[in-house]
Amino acid sequence: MAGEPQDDCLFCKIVAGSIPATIVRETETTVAFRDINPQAPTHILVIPKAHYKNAAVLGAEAPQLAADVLAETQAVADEEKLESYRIVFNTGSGAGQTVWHAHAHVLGGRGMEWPPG
Ligand code: IU
Repeated sequence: MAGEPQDDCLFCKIVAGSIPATIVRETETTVAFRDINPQAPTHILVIPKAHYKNAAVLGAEAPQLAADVLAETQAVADEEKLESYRIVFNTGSGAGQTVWHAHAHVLGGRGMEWPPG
């Protein structure tokens, strides 16, 4: 069922506490933790606790939860004192998505180029 934890999902396991992560913020509906392979001085992932396979499905099926995730990206940026930062939702393997549980990357602490690679 939509939003239910998936046995084979690494981020569901982080939510459950069965895989370790450096958690920086947690709300009733979201978790934010440091990326294990950071691509910037600050690289934090914000995920909904409920399982949706990507940002498109999350936005369509659980818009309030998508809003919670977005609000948490701002909270993370404030806590990390990021004046400029980038929020990325890789959606689909062609865009670089490798974990099939919706997540926002919050990247900051260095200059960013546009267009992204
Ligand atoms: P992507 O957008 O699906 O490619 O992002 C997945 C990210 O999850 C990627 O940056 C990984 O480094 C990160 N990650 C993590 O932080 N902890 C984990 O246990 C696993 C992946 I697996």
